Amino acid sequence: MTIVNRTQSLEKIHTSAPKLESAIDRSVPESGPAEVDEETNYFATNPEPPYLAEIQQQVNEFIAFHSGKRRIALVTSGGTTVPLENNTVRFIDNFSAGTRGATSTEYFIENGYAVIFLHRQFSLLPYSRHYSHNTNCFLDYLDENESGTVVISKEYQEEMKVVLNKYQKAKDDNLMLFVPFTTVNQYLFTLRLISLELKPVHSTCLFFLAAAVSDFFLPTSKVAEHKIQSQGGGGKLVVDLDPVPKFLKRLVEEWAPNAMIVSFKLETDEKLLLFKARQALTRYSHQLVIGNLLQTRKREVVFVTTDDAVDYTISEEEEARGVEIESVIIPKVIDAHSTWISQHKQ
Ligand code: 9Z3
Repeated sequence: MTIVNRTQSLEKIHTSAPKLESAIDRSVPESGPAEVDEETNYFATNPEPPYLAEIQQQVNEFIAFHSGKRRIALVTSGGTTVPLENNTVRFIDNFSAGTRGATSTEYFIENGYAVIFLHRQFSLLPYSRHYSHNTNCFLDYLDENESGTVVISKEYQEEMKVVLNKYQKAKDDNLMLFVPFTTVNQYLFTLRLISLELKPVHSTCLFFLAAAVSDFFLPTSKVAEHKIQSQGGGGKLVVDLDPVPKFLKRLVEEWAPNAMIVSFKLETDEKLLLFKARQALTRYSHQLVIGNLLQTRKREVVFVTTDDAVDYTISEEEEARGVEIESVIIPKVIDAHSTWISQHKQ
């Protein structure tokens, strides 16, 4: 069977470019009827990304390819943006380099999963993350040998071979589908689409929601068409954002009620973390919330379930040696997933 390189084809989608026909469709109602809940209203009043049908097809093929053979994980990764202008010069961003999602994806694949990687375009990707976005320029990995050929420098050869082999195996076995987003609107529409497409395999698939999703957004009807000028408004820019609807509730209750769902809770105040993680679990009634603090996220997380809160940590010294906390937590998540699957078998 020929395996199409889906990774590349989907990366051709430009989620960060404004649409050519940049005018906003003012016929879209500002808000729906009062009796419609805010999630339904959101999808009715904000525009669907134009490339969604293409994603739908790729996702369908990927699911059909793996269905019945292995478990599928939907991993979300990176931060969403909230554009302030339709022809976007300014936007509000959510912090996330994409390390958690990209690293976790590698461990899921190593443990037999196929992964739909819904990620912020240009954030870290599985495998290439080892060589992108760090202080080295990629040219620092290269050298010229005696015959004038450009090669990988000796000091990186061994490590790069290991990563390359894993990457090629994942690609050859068609184990990753990369789906990009930039804005929170693109994220929400694409998350809903993928969740619904996964329906036939919900009982064995895992949602691993590591993306940093904005809590606030600017409804389409309020987004300025062109670059906001500094002369108006007495030189001030006052931004009035609406709350993003509680999409996790929708996901758990309607889009994927039969799947295991793991969400992350990010805080910066240690005193709030457990409370907020427990609150999310109670509010949405899904299976697991992984709490982390921005400052220590690479060394400490807490798994919060209805009856437990378990810390997983690696030491600073382990981190310095290159140990990744995902190597500890992903096997635990997979164990929990196995238990969950066996308990939900009809
Ligand atoms: C996380 O908490 C992730 O672990 C991080 C990973 C974003 C901290 P990096 O990509 O960072 O490795 O640099 N993700 C979830 C963040 C989030 O927005 N959660 C929402 C919330 O806290 C719920 S979906 O309310």
